[in-house]
Amino acid sequence: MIVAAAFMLSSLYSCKPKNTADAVSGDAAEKVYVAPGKYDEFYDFVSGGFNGQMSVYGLPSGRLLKIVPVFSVFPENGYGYSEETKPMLNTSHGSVPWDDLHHLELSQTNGEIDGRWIFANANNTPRVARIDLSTFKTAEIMELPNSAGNHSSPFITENTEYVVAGTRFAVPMDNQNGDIPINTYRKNFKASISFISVDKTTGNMKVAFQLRVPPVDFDLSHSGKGKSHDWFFFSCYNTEQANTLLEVNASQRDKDFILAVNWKKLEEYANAGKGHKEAVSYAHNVYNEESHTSTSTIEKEVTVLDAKDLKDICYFIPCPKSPHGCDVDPTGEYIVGSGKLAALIPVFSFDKIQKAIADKDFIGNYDGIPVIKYESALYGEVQKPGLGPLHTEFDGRGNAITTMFVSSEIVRWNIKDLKIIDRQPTFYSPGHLSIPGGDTRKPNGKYVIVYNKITKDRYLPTGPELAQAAQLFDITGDKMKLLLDFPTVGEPHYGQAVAASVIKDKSVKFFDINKNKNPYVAKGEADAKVVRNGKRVDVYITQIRSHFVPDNIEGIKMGDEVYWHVTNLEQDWDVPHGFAIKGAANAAELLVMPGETQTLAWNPEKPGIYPFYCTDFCSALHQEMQGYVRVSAANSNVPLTFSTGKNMPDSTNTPPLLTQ
Ligand code: RUQ
Ligand code: CUA
Repeated sequence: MIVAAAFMLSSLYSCKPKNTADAVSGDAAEKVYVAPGKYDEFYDFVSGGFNGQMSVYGLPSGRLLKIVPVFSVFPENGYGYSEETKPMLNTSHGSVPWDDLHHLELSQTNGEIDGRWIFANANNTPRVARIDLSTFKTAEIMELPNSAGNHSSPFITENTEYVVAGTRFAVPMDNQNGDIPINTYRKNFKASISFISVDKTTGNMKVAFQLRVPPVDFDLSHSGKGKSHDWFFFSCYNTEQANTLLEVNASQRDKDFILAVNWKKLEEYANAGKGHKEAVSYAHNVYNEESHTSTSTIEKEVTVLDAKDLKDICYFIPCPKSPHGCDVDPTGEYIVGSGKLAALIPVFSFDKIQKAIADKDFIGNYDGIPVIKYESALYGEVQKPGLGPLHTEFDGRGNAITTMFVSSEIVRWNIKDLKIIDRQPTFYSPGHLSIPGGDTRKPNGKYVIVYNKITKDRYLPTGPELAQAAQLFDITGDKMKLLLDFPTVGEPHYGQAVAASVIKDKSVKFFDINKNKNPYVAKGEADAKVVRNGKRVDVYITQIRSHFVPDNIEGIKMGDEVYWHVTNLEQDWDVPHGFAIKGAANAAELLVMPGETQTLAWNPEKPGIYPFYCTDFCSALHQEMQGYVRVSAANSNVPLTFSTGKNMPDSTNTPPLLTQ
């Protein structure tokens, strides 16, 4: 069996498309050229995969605009290192300063992108983040109990009522003793789908309830739209419930499932008290943009509803061979399942699913959940699409485009007649693809961006690891045309693009210093001070072009815990100041935005003079923006003093004259 499986599996590695060299059309350069000083037409938010960050590109140019740290510490601006941001990475396991960010989802109102927030999933230590698109900063992170490998996440409903998070790994539940043999999987392991509610005004998240489901691997998801608004669809694999050698043991069955969940009814049941409470422990971290400070709260309880107790909530739909992507077309009628090992793409009909449920057209049940007959849910199949279908998005003109991982191509097909219209090679092995608004009710069918896993020979060699890359195609004509390749930061999984006009005018330019509620703010140079309280020393230090107040500090002693509270007094766009101090172990710099206060904790390790300076080239005299702090022995009696512009050498000590 293993030999046969190995043969089958070897065909899963990517193959190289033939006509690789000349796939770019003549006017491609013109179409992606954005003149210096001109803005791009779209923002493209791209997941960083195993670097745990989100990057922001302009399209069509492919220019990198920003990297936003989400689940990983970021020495470039001090995220996760400053006292204000450390709580963001807290979890029930303590600080987890890294994660694997796969998917991004822009918030929606009435099924259209509203430009307020973007959600991100952490695939390793299960978390969901909300990033604020006025500040481009991570505003909130929610850990998920009873989960492991938060992969089918963070997909949202049409009015951002809920963000869902389905677990990839089945595990013993958090309130169980997990010290059990792994091969008791089928008896003791379970899976959970979390429904996180999002406050309409503030965006604040809450784990509203969890759905307890059989121990299969939940992979991807999408909510319904329009007529299917009340439903969510989740792809799952490993319906074999294997716990070892999944590449063989979880590829046995001809069909796995898509799980259809009526979330509206589930919400009603939860509100009616049909769930039960379970003791758990998970972190909820919130960044407050008034105090420029985050807090982490450990939540202790979750409401759980069991799928098999609630008969009319969940239905399984058979889906060929290990489905991955689960995508819903703009009308909400068609649900596309992409079986990684399937030689066709099944398209399910929402109306037919509803009819099958009404008629009880089931072939049986799986762990207490009814299984709808495949043919009764099926609208039709796309025949011979290519090898290794993974993800599908929609162009708003009645077509779908699907990535083919194994045959390295994108394939466009018509949703109604399921006929293939066009196929184009990609370089190489595409995972996700994205059309601006391509998973919403209103796609903007100008471009498709394809995220490739492998680039091989596309770029200059850079040692054993080569760039990952995105490719931009023009999809306005009958044939999809390759316009541009651009390397990405980290491994791009999903990305979402949106017209720049939806976001750009909301962008915050600086923070009002008068509204700064950080308890350690110094609102002007007159407020700058150094305060000793036992072994704790608080330095309230300000920055403005091009000096610190204070910039000479003495009287710090060994064993002191020093907190540098750095306030940037500037009230202008694009004038951050940096702060770095020699020898600061376990810390990075701080990059302080205008009007903001950020804090660096520092424990000097030996007596001496420690320079500090601004790291961001802020003015012609940026190199002069520097200072000194003196550290003395623990028992010294050097008094605590601080100043700027006063602590000059004795006037008898003049600097040497220039002699000739
Ligand atoms: S999944 S391609 Cu998370 Cu397809 Cu990455
Ligand atoms: Cu401030 Cu350089």
